[in-house]
Amino acid sequence: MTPIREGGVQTVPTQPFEGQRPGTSGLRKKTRVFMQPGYLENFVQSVFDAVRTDAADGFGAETLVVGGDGRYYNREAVQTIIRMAAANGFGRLLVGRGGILSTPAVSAVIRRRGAFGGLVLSASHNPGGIDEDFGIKYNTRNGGPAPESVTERIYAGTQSIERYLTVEHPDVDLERLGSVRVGGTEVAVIDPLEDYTAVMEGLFDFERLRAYFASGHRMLFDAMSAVTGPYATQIIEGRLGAPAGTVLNGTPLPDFGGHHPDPNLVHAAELVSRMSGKDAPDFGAACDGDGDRNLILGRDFFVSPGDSLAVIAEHAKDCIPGYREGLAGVARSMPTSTAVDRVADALGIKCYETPTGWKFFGNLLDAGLATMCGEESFGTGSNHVREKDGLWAVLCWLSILAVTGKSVEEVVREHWRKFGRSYYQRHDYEGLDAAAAAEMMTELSGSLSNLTGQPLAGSRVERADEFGYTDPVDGSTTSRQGVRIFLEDGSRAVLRLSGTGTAGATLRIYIERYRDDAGASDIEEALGSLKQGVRELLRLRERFGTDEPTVVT
Ligand code: G16
Repeated sequence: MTPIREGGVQTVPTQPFEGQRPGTSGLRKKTRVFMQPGYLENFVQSVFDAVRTDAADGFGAETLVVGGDGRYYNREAVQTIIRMAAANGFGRLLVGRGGILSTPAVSAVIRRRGAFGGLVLSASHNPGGIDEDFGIKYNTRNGGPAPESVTERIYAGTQSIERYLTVEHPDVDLERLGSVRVGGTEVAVIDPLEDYTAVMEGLFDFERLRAYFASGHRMLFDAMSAVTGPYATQIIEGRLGAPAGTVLNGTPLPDFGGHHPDPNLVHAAELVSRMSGKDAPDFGAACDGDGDRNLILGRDFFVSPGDSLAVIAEHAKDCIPGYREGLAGVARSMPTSTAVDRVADALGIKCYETPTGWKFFGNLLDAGLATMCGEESFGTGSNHVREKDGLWAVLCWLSILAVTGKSVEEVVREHWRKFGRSYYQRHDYEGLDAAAAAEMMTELSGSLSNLTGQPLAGSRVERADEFGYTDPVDGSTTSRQGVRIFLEDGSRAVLRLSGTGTAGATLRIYIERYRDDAGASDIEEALGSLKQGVRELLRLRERFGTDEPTVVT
């Protein structure tokens, strides 16, 4: 099939690929899947077709932001998008230098520069490389991930697509700041750090944070050879004066140095070991591939994401200038621990419970109902952008440490003394047979009404349901967002299949038990019976040959 050329624009005939439905956060697949001729092009064209009617002057008066986390295939994908965006008639493209923009930075650029939307190239915390993962996500004018109404339109487009548009044009030099023209489109290569750093400066007291480091406090920030390296080096070492060497693995690499850029206790093992022992620094942190997740550590101390959100919400007003007016409300995804709910109660504000996926926070933030939100998957953020933001969370913690003068562990223990503690774990079972996992979930959903009153983990099931959500702002509904099992003793288990994997299925089991014991219990003791009870309920060993999770966070 030969392309048709008209006014410099080529119309290239194509056919649909199966499976281009965006998941929890965009389309994620093996890199080689994306490298098939036409695969990326079909998806990008379907995005443009889905949103064209929302644009002024058929895109001619609109700006599109493009950038990614630097993983393998990032640069090639950026060049493809530049040609396609020009062919589709965008007035202007803003591209991060080197094709680099962290996910929160894309959001910041869209919002500060009044762009129409953005394409983010990332598979987040999944490994990178030709045999690993790649991904693409569309963000809308508010800077946030496209809501389901838009992603479903995109998906419908991918199923019936017959052509995509491109122009013939040599690659744009992504290293050189400034503008060039591609067809009728201005392509501006921008500093990927500028907008984001300005947003951080507007929220945090950089002088106070400089004083923290000047007085001898030490931290380690692990960028995991991913996108936050340049951001952290500029802000933490550059602006805040932390000594050189504070940022580890600060150069983004296409394969993330062969590691999973996933900031948890398993994959950030080097940081975890350097944060142990009496000579360890005061504060440790890490971010993921595209810079939206965070891990917070004290000396020999791990802060769970649910506790981190609760602690930041508790201290925001007193410790961070950007929130000195207080919080309008908070929000958390349904499987996230209920620690922040208790802070919201104490502050007299509302806590919203949403399905998993940052896109569900967008309306709450836009409408001013929530100021901060967070998820158990190491994501925390606020209304400063419409993505979760790893480095922002790190600066929140630095502010809390600087203002309170306490250690990470002291801050968390004080929180537990005041509010009690949600003992919480997530158990992931990766690489399961997808059909068997789907069948298990169907069986479970069908048997929920029989569960009520059954003994489980030394207690009884009080109720069990499938979580559904009605957006309080636009009334849109989402159903089947995970099974919830509540026990009479106040603990709960949540079960759902991940929407971000690229091979097989990943089962996530989230278990939580609240105790008002100042955090004195051993977590294994607190959660042991619940963990075992859920494994037996699901008959994991029988179905999958093992009931041991691959990752526990
Ligand atoms: C994405 C979403 C998050 C979600 C996470 C895990 O994060 O943005 O909202 O919590 O995936 O989703 P799942 O449990 O379906 O795998 P990221 O950092 O991967 O973009």
